[in-house]
Amino acid sequence: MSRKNQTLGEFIIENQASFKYTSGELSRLINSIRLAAKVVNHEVNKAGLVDIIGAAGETNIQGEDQQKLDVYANDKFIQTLTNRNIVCGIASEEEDDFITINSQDENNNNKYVVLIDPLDGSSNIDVNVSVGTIFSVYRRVTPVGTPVQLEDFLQKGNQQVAAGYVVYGTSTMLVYTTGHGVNGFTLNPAIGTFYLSHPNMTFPTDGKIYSVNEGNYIHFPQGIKDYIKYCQMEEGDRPYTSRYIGSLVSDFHRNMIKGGIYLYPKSSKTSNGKLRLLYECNPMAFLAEQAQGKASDGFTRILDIEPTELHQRVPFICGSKNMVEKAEEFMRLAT
Ligand code: P6P
Repeated sequence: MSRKNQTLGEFIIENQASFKYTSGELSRLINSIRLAAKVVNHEVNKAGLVDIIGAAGETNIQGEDQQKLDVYANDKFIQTLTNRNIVCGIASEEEDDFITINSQDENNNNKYVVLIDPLDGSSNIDVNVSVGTIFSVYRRVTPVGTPVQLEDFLQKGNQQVAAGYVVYGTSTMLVYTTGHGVNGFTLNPAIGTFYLSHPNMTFPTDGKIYSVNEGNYIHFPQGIKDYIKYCQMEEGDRPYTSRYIGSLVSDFHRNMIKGGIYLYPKSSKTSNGKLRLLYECNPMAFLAEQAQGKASDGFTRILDIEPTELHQRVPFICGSKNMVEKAEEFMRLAT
């Protein structure tokens, strides 16, 4: 149940019953993501003042140590999730291995693991372009009360219990799903409250925007080259518009609202593409499908891919259902 301008806190309470198998931990987990998002947003929004306040990794005018923003974001999300005693483990793009969270109660009943890209697109910060945080949540598969294991993280995306992103853009939004559709909340920075601004977000079945780094065109598989040429052809509702922000969360968010497709294919330079399966592609694919969109590697549904390692990369095609299926058709014809 949702109503416009509901706060995130009210929404979580009113939809608690739909979070199956949980006695409130998942709600507390989303609440901890909310808190970390506000803290990171504050820091990201003043990134342009580094000459005055000091850049991450330097000492600011108050003599405080500043961290690189992606390290800062990583620390804040880990700290917030740890302090709330909800998760038993965290994996992050910024951490080589997963982190075991020892529960504050002796029998370590925490049953969730979280995987995060704490600040995706962080290279855009220096040029004042939107960046984002991406998160993915699973119930652990190893026995509660024992130390978390790698297999708790290497689960197929179709096992996620929640996923979402924070986009630090012209406004800061938290967009997430627990398997019951996708809802978007916009932060009112004046009072630090997220309000339900985009209830029940859905991808238009079709769209006229394609997002891909065309600088890699000559390195793409033939099927992707053929699809890009299809988008550019003067026929019917084409040519489509090319829009590529260089920030996955921002390109995804715009495509979900307006209709469109995002592609990060494999190439002769990157044999599995660039994006990470566990904390980029799986959460975005869960959101896409919950919003009536689609996500694949060109052949296989992203959520059905069996993970083999924490930081593995996969080719990623995601967005409006008909557009993804057209790209997949070109990929099949070219093999
Ligand atoms: P390229 C940011 O580094 C990121 O992971 C995504 O957010 C973005 O879509 C992509 O990589 C941009 O990569 O190679 O086109 O600069």
